[in-house]
Amino acid sequence: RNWTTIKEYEDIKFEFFEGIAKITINRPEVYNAFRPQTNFDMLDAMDICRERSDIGVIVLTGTGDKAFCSGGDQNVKGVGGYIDEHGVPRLNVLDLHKAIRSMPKPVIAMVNGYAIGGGHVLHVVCDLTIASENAKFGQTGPKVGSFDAGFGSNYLARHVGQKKAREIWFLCKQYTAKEAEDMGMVNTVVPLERLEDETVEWCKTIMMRSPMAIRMIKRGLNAELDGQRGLMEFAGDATMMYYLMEEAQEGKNAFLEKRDPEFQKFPKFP
Ligand code: 2NE
Repeated sequence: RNWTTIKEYEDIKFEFFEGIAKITINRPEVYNAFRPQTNFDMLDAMDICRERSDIGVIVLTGTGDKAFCSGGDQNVKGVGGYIDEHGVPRLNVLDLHKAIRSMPKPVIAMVNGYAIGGGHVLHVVCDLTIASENAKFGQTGPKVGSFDAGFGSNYLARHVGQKKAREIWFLCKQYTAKEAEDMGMVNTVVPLERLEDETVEWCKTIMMRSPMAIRMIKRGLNAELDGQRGLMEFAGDATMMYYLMEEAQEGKNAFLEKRDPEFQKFPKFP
């Protein structure tokens, strides 16, 4: 498969193939743990994915066959957060969670190994998870002095139920890909050598569907859980669709032409 580089970064690879953008955390020496720079890189790539209309689906993965992502890089964990190159403590992976959630296109976690700690949260936040048979899932937060009481736990509970979510966080055990699938937090499991082919097939199927329908389904599923913010994003898209209608154009045209708008000519559907 001929992936072409979209943009070069320090900590990630960012590539394109037939409508699919692939973001690969490229820090195999730390099992693809993220530091603040990694999240800045991913946020920049996500912005590009949002803007480019030739990108239909985003795939998030990690380099190698050991890890998808092992969470926050413990080497740079300091007082108040993960320390960036200027000495500022950050937890900017939360901005990435928001970007994945807001992205009006599907984001698929292609889990090629450990999805642990903050890496587990990343796959939870993605719209779909496709895992290889060797993948392992689990939390470590309460073992290593951390926790994610946001999407990483409450959205997780929507996937696996409250009892399992509490088990995952309280015990910090590891689960096989099959167990994760049985729990409902993984969509499908395939042999490692098939992982990318399977993911690309899912992407291509999604891209045969109506992008606007997919977008509204994602917004609607988010809105039920995301409160005012979810409603705002759903409503924003409703406004966008209204702007596509002649009825909305009439309002603007009437204003510019200094006349009363003729809204009554538009149908009132039952
Ligand atoms: C992932 C896991 C279970 C793998 O175990 P194993 O035994 O197969 O490999 P090993 O030897 O532990 O790891 C391989 C190399 O990767 C580094 C290790 O230090 C090791 O390096 P060397 O000794 O070979 O030089 N490595 C792995 N994970 C790392 C990490 N997160 N930071 C820095 N280096 C890492 C095992 O490695 C493991 O349990 N890793 C730690 C997972 C973890 O606790 N992550 C942080 C959780 S907290 C978090 O992510 C978080 C949050 O809870 C809330 C908000 C934001 C972040």
